[in-house]
Amino acid sequence: MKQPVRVAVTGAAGQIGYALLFRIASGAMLGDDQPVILQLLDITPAMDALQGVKMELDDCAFPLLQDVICTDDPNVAFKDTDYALLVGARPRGPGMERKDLLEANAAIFSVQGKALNDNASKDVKVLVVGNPANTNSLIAQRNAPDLKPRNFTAMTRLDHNRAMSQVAQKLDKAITEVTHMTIWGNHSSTQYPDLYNAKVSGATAIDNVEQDWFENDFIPTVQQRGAAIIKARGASSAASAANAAIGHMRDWALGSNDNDWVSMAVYSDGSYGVEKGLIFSFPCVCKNGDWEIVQGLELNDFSKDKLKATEKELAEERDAVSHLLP
Ligand code: NAX
Repeated sequence: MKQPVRVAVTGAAGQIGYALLFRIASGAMLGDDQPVILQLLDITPAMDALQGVKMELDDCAFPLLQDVICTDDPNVAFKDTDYALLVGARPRGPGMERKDLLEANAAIFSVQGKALNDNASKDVKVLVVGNPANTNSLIAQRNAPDLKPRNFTAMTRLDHNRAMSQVAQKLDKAITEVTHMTIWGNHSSTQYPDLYNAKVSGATAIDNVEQDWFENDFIPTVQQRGAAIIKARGASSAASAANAAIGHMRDWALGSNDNDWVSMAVYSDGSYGVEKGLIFSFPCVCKNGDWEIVQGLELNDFSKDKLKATEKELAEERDAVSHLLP
């Protein structure tokens, strides 16, 4: 049996946490031969609820689950952690402006970045799910000078999966026929789901759909899918978000599928002209526990404009909190 690895999850008493923890404990994220220790963080008022989740985890008798630690202290949650899924975030309250939201989260993710820096494994893999995810990831990364910037990522895998599903349904194809999907940029309504580089049954996706559907139906549907779920369900995406987090971490740890790629918001190295240091979603291939941005994709003027718009938004988000960054 392998040595257990430590997996920290923040916001663990929340609805995504509830859909996520049981799958991590079952082996869906790191493999069915990898024992795990869960280190769960939430805020003090949520400790009773978190204990309830722990009781249910105990009651599953998962063979791979070696221990469950519940805490309201990030230094405890991130102690020696190998994986950190930062799900908890401050939601937008009544009357809160976008800038207030960015600042409230900057406070949370500065503390968590420092706690990761001081306590986590030097190779910790960090996935930020809590919104605004890309900028929260950037704030955590900037507060963790002793960790590698490339180990901080944010989640656009849910957008990626949503885009795949929209194309499969439009063309009445199995989901497995849709490959090479890319979400570029921010996990927000400026994200750009790209069908020029995506494939359906091996053929270029854009050649199989009408331009009007692509621009006026597909793109806004993917961008606004989160809002549509809230409208229909009366609550935001939880099981699909947890599923995307599992997929992101599993591929990063164990490798993405051959002859395909996945969308991950990662530390920009300047690829495709995107400003260095932003946490920007790119097409990525994962192997040997690492990711690399797929190079050499063609971007036409339409795509270039979309990339610029989402890059501009990310630079503005960063600038709005720059006074709080070290
Ligand atoms: P919930 O409100 O159900 O749960 C959030 C949990 O985080 C709560 O238990 C809360 O007490 C905890 N929390 C708040 N501040 C904390 C802190 N400083 N430290 C530790 N825990 C803290 O929200 P849920 O539906 O689970 O969503 C969590 C986050 O995911 C939200 O920010 C949401 O916007 C974001 N999402 C991101 C998605 C993505 O694709 N990147 C999609 C789904 C989701 O909307």
